[in-house]
Amino acid sequence: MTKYQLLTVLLLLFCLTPVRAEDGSRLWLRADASAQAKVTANKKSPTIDIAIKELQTNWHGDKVNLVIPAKAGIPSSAGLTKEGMTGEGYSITGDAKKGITISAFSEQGLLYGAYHLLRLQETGRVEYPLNIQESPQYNLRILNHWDNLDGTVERGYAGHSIWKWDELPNTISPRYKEYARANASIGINATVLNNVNASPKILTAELLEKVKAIANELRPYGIKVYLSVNFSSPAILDGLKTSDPLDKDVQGWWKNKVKEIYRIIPDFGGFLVKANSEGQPGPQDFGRTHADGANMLADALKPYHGIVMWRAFVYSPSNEDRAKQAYLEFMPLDGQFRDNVIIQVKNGPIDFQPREPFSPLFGAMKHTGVMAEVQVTQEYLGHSNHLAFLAPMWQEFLESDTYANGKGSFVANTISAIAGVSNIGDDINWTGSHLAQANWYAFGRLAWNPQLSSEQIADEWIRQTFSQDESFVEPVKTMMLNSWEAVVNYMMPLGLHHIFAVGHHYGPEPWGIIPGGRPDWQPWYFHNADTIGLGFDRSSTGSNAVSQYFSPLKEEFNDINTCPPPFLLWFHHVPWQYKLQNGRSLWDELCYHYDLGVQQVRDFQKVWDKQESYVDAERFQHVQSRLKIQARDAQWWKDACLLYFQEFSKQPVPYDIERPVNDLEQLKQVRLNISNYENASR
Ligand code: GCV
Repeated sequence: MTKYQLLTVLLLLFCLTPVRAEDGSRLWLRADASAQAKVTANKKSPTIDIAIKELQTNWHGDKVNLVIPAKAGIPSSAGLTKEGMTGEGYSITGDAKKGITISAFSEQGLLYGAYHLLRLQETGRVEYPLNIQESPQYNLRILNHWDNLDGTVERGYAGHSIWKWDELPNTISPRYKEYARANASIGINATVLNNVNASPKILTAELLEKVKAIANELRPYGIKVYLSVNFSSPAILDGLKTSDPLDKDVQGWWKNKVKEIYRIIPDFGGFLVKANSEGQPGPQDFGRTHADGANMLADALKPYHGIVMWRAFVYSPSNEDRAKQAYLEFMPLDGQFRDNVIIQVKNGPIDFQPREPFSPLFGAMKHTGVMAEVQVTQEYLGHSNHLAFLAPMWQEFLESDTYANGKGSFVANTISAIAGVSNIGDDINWTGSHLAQANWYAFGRLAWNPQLSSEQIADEWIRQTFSQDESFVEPVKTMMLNSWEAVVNYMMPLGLHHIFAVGHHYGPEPWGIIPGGRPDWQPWYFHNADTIGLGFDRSSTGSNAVSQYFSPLKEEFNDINTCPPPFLLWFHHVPWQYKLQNGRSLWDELCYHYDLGVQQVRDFQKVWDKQESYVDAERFQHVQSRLKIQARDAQWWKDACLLYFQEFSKQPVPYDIERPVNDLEQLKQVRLNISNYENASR
């Protein structure tokens, strides 16, 4: 073979290789940077420079003009109306011939407009003439990192923290910019860098210099930095006798600390606080209320326009149903918080379970700002091993009708901001598994516009991340859209909750007992299996948690016959032989759900295996191996739960579904060594 022939063969082989190997580090931002668009702007700034560069290198059209209109005369041609448009909104108008104009009232708006235009291109959705107006529903769209200063991440399943505290401020990881870019591309505009179980050390001068270095990297992308703080910082860091929020010295300490922070980081966002929750210190240690604590911090932050995000995730070892406690503690304080305090409420009343009804605090706190907290990291949804696309879950939550002001009072309209507990780590693919990137993406998109459908979000993400080929997009989209429900089916269907293995929250342990542990950390507290039936009675004859909801929802939840099946065992202790509307007994229905979950995952495997020719080998195999783990785990969950609950129901598993393949006694011996929960509580 001549040299020439050899070269031709090699070239041919190269061209035939279907897709390039990929490690996933480029996320959904895969435009090839080969464009040469002409981009102009009527202002200059670091943020606008980013927008210009993104478009110059990635926009395959001709001209784009970026405009921030002078406040006085907004040119109507810019397509901007002030009405309904926040500072971060934008408009995109024009066509291929005349060129495109992106207008916004702020630099950040221009950047979001640029990313939107590129998203349209990368999803094949550019339709001329363009006439788009977008504004975010919430002004605060924030990621919460549960990252510790030692580099570990509580409930993190994607390696260590991306924040390299040991190297900062001298060494700046290129990942900080990449992180900022990814967030800006989906409209996330804020981040809390450290764990809510906060080390007081984050407020030391040394750490604040490091925070400043990160803030400098994120700022041009329109991302503000916030910190979680430990309520006892005054006493721990500077030896004050107390951290009582009504103590003058303590108030002075926080004022000085806040002043110091703003001197270092002038656009600092504010504090996130977990107080009097799971062992964290708080105002109640000094006989004060959550309002006293939050207001003291709010007063210190007020002159700088900073805010306090005060978490409502509280429960104490009492006889009261854990699901009721946040409402009981916070409702009496409604109206007592400063206007720069916002109460951060988890989507459900317990703790990010596979499925929960919405927390009754949504809509109920009428005189206090409330924000939602959802969990992007899959603490209770198979970590980064299981595919669980979470847009449908968040959509169910945001679309829930609270009836707070009559019919149509949806959760999405009762909140003024939204936070997502991050699933990001220093793994090369950012989120531990490729498909989990979609949850980061979905969080940003829904935080911008909670009306977006899960279907659209999945579609956008798949097209940008993998392929635009319909033969790939359609089946993978269907698989993703069904995946959360599948996990619910094989883990905790019909409203079951918190029957996880103690500590790591990965596998099943409905039989689990923490010797000497609090009742509400034991699985039996939640499932209440006995010879009569299964489930937690939260009806008016039980804990009466239903009473915390507005009518007619409370009546609907209260009646076993009208309670929606997905929440049946959440609100009721249901007899094994109770007939559901589909005619099946509770026991049979439970079996069918567990079995369906397993079958769904087996189907996901089949769907994915067919996609080999559309995906690079590296990502294809990675996803394939994760689905294999998920299929095994689904079987484990099904067998463990059905065999255990069968000891109470004494009923046979319906004969037309797959038989268990494990023995209960063997499953009880399974011990996992998952290291990511050292700091975690139950
Ligand atoms: C950060 C759950 C998790 C904890 C977490 C806590 C919280 O209990 O298991 O790891 O702590 O929620 O949200 O504060």
